[in-house]
Amino acid sequence: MNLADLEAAVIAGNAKAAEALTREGLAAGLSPMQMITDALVPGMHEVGERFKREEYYVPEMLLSARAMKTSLALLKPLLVSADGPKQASTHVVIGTVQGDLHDIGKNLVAMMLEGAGYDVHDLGTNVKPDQFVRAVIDKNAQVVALSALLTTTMTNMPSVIAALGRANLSERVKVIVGGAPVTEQFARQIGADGFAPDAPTAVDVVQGLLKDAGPGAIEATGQEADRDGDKQ
Ligand code: B1M
Repeated sequence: MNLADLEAAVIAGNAKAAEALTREGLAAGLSPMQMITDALVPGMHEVGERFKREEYYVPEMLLSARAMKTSLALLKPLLVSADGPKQASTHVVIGTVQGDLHDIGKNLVAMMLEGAGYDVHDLGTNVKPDQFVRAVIDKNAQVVALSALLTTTMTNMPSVIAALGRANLSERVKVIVGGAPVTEQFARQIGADGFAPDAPTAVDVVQGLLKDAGPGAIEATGQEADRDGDKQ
């Protein structure tokens, strides 16, 4: 199986082809992470570029998202059953912030955290601050993971941090933020504990925060400079 064909299937929004190629890739021994990082993610990036150039519109983006999700559904069991040891009852509440319907990156982060052994509670998209607070209390969560893909919705991240503060939960939970327009500097500004530019790094950051980071310390890998500015 050629990774370029899988990428092309995502760009074309062809879910059937994406499914068949993902199965072929797995049968040929390709790793799920390789298919994600070398085919699915670049495919969605190209979709975003075409949207910017007004060659694609929302319906095309939706078809591509469906193709990517079809492929990810096949890869998820393999990511989640990955080798990571179970992190004794560490609960992570994750969601895309209010006003934002993008969920593919957030789903990837959730899958990788599950694969690393965390109990992940996914609240979905368009999640209001008080829904995060309620979930932290109900699930006794130690980590809140916030995703945003729009410059207009990343500004809803501080509202979640403020709501956690009003509920006296700031000392108890660590907040990690991420998503295409989010930067380490923004994370610092809004008082997040951690930032990650991608899903694998999010796992490292959560592990670091739970192990030894002091309150208020930003955990990140300094990859901000590599981030693709034109996603904004
Ligand atoms: Co939208 N959209 N979209 N979209 N969309 C973007 C984000 C955009 C950059 C496209 C563009 O202009 N080039 C642009 C945002 C511009 C901006 O704000 N700067 C945009 C726009 C404008 C819009 C609408 C406003 C369009 C409209 O209606 N006119 C609208 C908004 C709807 C809303 O949310 N209220 C909209 C709608 C949609 C669809 C619904 C059609 C669809 C989403 C479907 C879905 O998610 N179920 C869609 C899509 C597919 C995209 C693009 C093409 C692809 C997003 C994606 O899934 N990427 C996107 C262009 C792009 O990103 N280049 C675009 C793949 C995914 C793996 O990457 O989510 O970035 P990403 O996740 C990465 C990292 O960011 C990180 O890890 C992942 C990789 O490992 N990460 C985290 C993510 N969350 C994290 C959390 C962490 C840590 C890391 O810690 C907690």
